[in-house]
Amino acid sequence: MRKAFEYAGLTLACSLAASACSSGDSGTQTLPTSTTASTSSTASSTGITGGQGQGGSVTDGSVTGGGATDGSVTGGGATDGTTGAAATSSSTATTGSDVATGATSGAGGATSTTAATASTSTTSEPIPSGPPLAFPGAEGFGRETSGGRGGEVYHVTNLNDSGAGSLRDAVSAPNRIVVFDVGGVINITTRIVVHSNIYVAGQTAPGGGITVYGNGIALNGDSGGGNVILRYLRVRMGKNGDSGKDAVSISLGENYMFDHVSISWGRDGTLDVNGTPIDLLSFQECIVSQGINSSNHSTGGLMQPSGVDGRWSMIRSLYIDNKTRNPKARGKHEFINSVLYNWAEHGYIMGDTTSGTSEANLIGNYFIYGPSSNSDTHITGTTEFFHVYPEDNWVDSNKNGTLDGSLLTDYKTASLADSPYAYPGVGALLSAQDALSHVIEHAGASLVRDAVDELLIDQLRSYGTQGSIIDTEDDNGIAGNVGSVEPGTPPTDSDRDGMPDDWEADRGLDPSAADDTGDDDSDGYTNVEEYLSCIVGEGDC
Ligand SMILES: [Ca+2]
Ligand SMILES: [Ca+2]
Ligand SMILES: [Ca+2]
Ligand SMILES: [Ca+2]
Repeated sequence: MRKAFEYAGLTLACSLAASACSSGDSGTQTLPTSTTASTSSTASSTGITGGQGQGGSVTDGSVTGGGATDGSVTGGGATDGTTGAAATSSSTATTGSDVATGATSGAGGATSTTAATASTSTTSEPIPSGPPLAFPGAEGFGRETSGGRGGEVYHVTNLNDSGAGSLRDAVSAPNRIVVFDVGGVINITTRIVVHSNIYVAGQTAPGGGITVYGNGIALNGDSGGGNVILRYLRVRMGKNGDSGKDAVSISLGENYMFDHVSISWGRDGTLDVNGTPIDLLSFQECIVSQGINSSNHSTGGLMQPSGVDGRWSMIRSLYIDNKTRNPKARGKHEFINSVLYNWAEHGYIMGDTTSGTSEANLIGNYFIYGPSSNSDTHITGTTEFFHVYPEDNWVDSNKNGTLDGSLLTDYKTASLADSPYAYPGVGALLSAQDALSHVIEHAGASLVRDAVDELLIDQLRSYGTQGSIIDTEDDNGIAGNVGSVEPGTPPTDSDRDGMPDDWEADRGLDPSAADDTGDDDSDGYTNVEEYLSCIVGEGDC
């Protein structure tokens, strides 16, 4: 390991409001139409951190905590019923060749179900000011996403598609920290819209964790900004999802942090970030896999936030078994310690546009050809408008079952930068080889890997001999397509504030009264956030 450049000269003040910020690269895009009309508290975005919600603890239908009313309002069911159709942006399902096909976006409707949570609570506890990161270990442009900090704790208590205690209900109102009392597969029929100022803490799920299967999720920056943290979650869309839609679609807003998220089987994009304005995103330890090709459109996805600077980071992540767009990359971004495996037509697409400039740090990545990969396609779509600082990127193109790549030196017609752009970087930069090992070990919802990710990692480890572009998820031959995911048993949380009794006792907190929004060690992370981090071995536990 060696130390990367970090935080060097990054202009953090360049937020949505800063008109002086230079425009990011953009393709031909249309503004997604948001008709969200929630009257829940809107935490205004300040700087790049986004807003912080405020409130006590609420469980599915029952309320805990509370305190003197201080004027803050939490997003409850009664006030959220006006939420209408939320737009999701998706590129049109252009078929066939990807490069030289201008991506366009269309706004499609995704319906948000009405929140069923009956009660809300307020609290007078002060919201800690300023911690710094989404969680200890958060990196990249989205690292200061505050998610649901200070908001309600919502317990997901069942695997239902909708209704009280469901994931859909949990994310249907802003200012929430979502914890799981059950593990398993949540089969959804319509898309889930994730509202703003939310932390979905998949790491709290017992058993085998949470898989969302059947359709996709949309994050469209309602209520004035995205500010969403998603961790340790599997989103597997598949053949029955909405035609022309993405498994995960981010179409508006700033501050998104995805950590250990496994995303697969998009019908359009698998992970698409496409719209304007979008800014400040991080994806770390994620897997973007197996865009399904039933409409001849198997893609990893678009990474083309725009409208401000469109800044994004892809860190220690894996793109695997996507025919094209691994990803299609535009804007100001860093792609660090990540792995591409078994694309077919196009690996990393460098802009593929002459309308707008991209500036990228491409550092410590490994491009590994698989059975489906056409020759000389690890990097495509280069133009002089794509500026790249490349360092320590490797390519293994011989499909011989052994990792024996060589240093990548040919960046085709891209413009080469002599020094890295002043982007956040990572705390511990890995070599490309070590990055590959790290991805094999940790990428995706890896607390417990499911059968799909196990298959994908096995393919990667074949170094060229296994892997395919699938028509649908049926092709994997996995029982139920997503395998079995154990429900597990949650720890006892008597006061329902998101922190188990035992852990509270150890920390000197009160297991019989909600104290999730406090900050007993005054480090800026709320008590419940401390717990969420401890589960995954972060912070002061
Ligand atoms: Ca090889
Ligand atoms: Ca508790
Ligand atoms: Ca407590
Ligand atoms: Ca704290």
